[in-house]
Amino acid sequence: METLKEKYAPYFKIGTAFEGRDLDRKADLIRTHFNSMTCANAMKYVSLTHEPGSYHFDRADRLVSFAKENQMAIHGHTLVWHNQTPDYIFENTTPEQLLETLRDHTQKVKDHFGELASFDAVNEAIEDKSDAYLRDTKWYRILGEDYIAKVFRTIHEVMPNTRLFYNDYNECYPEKRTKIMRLLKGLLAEGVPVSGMGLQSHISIYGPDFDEIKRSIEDYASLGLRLRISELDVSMYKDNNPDDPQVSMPNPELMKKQADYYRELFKIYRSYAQHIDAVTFWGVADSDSWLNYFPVPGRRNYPLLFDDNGEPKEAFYSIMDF
Ligand code: 9MR
Repeated sequence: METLKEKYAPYFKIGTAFEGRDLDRKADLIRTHFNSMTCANAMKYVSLTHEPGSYHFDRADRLVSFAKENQMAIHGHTLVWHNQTPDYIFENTTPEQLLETLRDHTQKVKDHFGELASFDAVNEAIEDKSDAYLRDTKWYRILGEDYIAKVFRTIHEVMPNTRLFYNDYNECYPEKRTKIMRLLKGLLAEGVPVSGMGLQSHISIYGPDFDEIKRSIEDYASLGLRLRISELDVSMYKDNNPDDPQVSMPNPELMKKQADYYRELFKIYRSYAQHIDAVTFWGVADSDSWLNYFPVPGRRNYPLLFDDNGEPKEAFYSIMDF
């Protein structure tokens, strides 16, 4: 059987985000189909250090070694974010000291993992609510309005050969897209070293519309940035509404709807392949998706290409057979 990474080799890399438990259960599947990896959690700031002066690399090392043994590209995730970041770095600090802390952290990451080809430098900095532009975070409060430019510059000084990405979700919806475009245009106009946009693409069988997806890719690519589809999954619930009742399987109609959605999506990705470095799924098999815990813990979701047993779903065949 042809594998995903073979099928898409002429277009872009096919990635997956995983954890140790995915390796315990699905190592063969990962090895077979994917040629790019992102640590789902293990490279996040708080996963590497949760108290001053102490760093723990073991969890990420296991995943990185596996990726290297299997010739997978490694995409770093993530440096500046409002989540999964240790509180201690924000305590009793001046702006200058916080930038030094970030510089030191970035240096440790580089010394340990080497200079990766690409990294999510800043994650999810745009506010979702209509009445605000930037998200209110500790980074913002301490470093000020132009903190994103500052942190990109600091990270770039340490990792000059790494392609630095801005990464966000709901990136296709016009209102948020406009704000992300404003941010990226501003950064580029000031010569800030941002070289890519990560379209997380946590989407669903109900949308967004394909026209919005095309327009987003065109908008971000028009800035001259490299693109990654960075966290793809196609949920069974509209807008991940927590009030929607549990979808139960087998459900051939929903599986078909998902397969059709994935096919259209990959048609689009293929048609813009010259801009796209990788399409990365946020997970390996349905059984271990983060969407089984969010927004309703325990409500099953089936957003990926492989079922609980690691068998290919209709969605898998739909992107392989055209
Ligand atoms: O998949 C990750 C999940 O295991 C964590 O609990 C969660 C905590 O914030 O982060 C998840 O990954 C997120 C990613 O780092 C950034 N974009 C949204 C992803 C899904 O929440």
